[in-house]
Amino acid sequence: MKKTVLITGATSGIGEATARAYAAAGDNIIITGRRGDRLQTLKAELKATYGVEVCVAAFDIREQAMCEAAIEALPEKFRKIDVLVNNAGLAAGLEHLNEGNPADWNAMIDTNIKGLLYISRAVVNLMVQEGVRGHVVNIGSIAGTQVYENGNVYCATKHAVHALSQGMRIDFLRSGIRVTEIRPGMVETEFSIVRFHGDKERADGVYRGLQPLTGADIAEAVVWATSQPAHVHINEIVLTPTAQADSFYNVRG
Ligand code: NDP
Ligand code: 8X3
Repeated sequence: MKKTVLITGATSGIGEATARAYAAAGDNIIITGRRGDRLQTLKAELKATYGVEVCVAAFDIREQAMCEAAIEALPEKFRKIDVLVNNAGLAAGLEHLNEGNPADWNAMIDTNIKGLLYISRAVVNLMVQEGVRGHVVNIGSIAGTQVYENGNVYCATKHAVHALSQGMRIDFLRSGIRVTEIRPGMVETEFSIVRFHGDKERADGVYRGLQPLTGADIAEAVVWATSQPAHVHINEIVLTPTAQADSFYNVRG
C-alpha cells in the first residue's frame, strides 16, 4: 500500500537517496532540509520520474518553532504520515575535546539530538491524532556504541540517538508505532566535507583505498525495515562496508 514518508535532511547523501528509494517504490514523500533550491529540484525530478506526490518543507531543524510550524502547515493529503525518517545530522570538526570548537558542538547537539527530538514529537503526535500506526526510523551510527579518538561530541550525539531509539521503542509501544535504528559505518556523502568544513581533499582521504557504502545502500535498508508485516518490528540494523569491521578496524588496498 502507498505510504506517506517524511524524510529529514533530504538535500544530500542518505536522505536524498532515501527520498529516491521511497519515490521509486511509489510512495508519497515530504522532503526537508535547509537548502530549499535542492529540495525543489528533487521534487520536480521525482514527480516527473515516478508520478508520486512530493511536499517540500525547507527549514532549520535546530529551531523548535520552525519544526512545529512546518508540521502544522502540512497540506491535508500529507498529514497521515506513515514513516518518519530522522536522518538530518552532521559531524563538525575532528579534534581532541579541549581543542574543539563550541560552535561545532552546538551545531551537532542541536541538530543530531534536539532537532531529532523536536521533529519526532511533532510527527508522532500527528500520527497519534490521525490514528496512524506509524514507523520512526532513526539514522544512528556505529559511533552510537563506540567512541574513537577525536570523535567525542559527534559520538556522544549518536550515543544519544541510540538511547532515544530504545526509549521511543518503549514509549510508543502502546500506540503501535515501530522504531528502527539504522546504524551505518562509512558512507560516502557530503558528511566528511561538512565535518572538515569544506576541505574536500581531506574528506576524500577518509574513503581512500576502500569501497565505502553509498546513500542508496542505506536507503535500501530503510525501505526494507519499513516494509515488513505489521507484527514484525526491526529494532536495529548495523551496516558497514565489507572493508570495515567497526569504528577501529578497516582494510585499505
Ligand atoms: P550529508 O551531509 O550528505 O547530509 C546531511 C543532511 O542533513 C543534509 O540534507 C542537510 O541538509 C541535513 N541537515 C544538516 N543540518 C541540518 C539542519 N540544521 N536543519 C535541517 N537539515 C539539516 O550527510 P549524510 O547523508 O552522510 O548524513 C545523514 C545522516 O547519516 C546523519 O545523521 C549522519 O550522522 C548519519 N551517518 C552518516 C554516516 C556517513 O559515514 N556518512 C555514517 C553514519 C551515520 P541542509 O544542509 O540542506 O540543511
Ligand atoms: C559516521 C561514521 O565513523 O565518522 O557516523 O563516526 S563515523
